[in-house]
Amino acid sequence: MQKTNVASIAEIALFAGLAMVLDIFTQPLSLGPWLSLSFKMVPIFILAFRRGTRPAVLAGLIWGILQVVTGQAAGGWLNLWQGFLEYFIAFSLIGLAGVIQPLFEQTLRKHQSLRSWTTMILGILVGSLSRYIVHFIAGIIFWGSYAPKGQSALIYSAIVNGSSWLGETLACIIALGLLFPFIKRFLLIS
Ligand code: 218
Repeated sequence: MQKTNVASIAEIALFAGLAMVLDIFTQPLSLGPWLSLSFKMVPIFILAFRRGTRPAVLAGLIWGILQVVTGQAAGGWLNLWQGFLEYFIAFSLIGLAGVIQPLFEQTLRKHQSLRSWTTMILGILVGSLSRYIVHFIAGIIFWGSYAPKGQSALIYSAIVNGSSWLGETLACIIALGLLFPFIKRFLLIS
C-alpha cells in the first residue's frame, strides 16, 4: 500500500473539491425520462486510477461530507441512518474503482492497450456498482413510501437506482474514455 504523503493528501482534497464543483455547477444531460448522463464521479475515478483505492475512498467520503455540510444533500436526506449510508458510505465506495489496477498488474502483463481499457472500465464498474448497491438497499428500506401505488419498494428502488446507475456509469465511461489518452501518463494504469 502506498504511503500517504503531502502530495497525495493535497490531491485527495483537490479531487474531492472538483467532484463537488461538478456537483454544484453541472446538470445531468437528459436523454429521456429514464436516462440522464452525469459525469460527477469522474474526479474520484481519476484519483483511484492515479493514487489507488485508499486515497480515492477518502476523497469520495469528503465529497459526501461536503454535500451534507453545504446543504446539497438536503433533498436526499431523510434521517441519520439513511443519510450516513447514502452519503458517507455510498460515496466512499466509489473509490473501490482502484482495486482493479493492482490485480491486473500482477495477472495480465501482456496486451498492454487492451489491459488499460479493461482496467479502466472494470474499475468504473466496481466503483459505481458498489455505490449504487448501497443506494438500492437504502431505496428499499427508506424510500419505499415514494413508490407509485401498486409497485413494491424493491422494484421501485431497482428502477430508480438502476437508471441513475446506468446514466452515471455510461457518462463516466464515455468521459474517461475520451480523457484517457490525454491523462494516461498521470495514472497508474498503463
Ligand atoms: C428509490 C430511491 N430514491 C432515492 C434514493 C436516494 N438516493 C439515490 C441515489 C443517489 C443518492 C445520493 C445523491 O445523489 C440518493 C440520496 C434512493 N436510494 N432510492
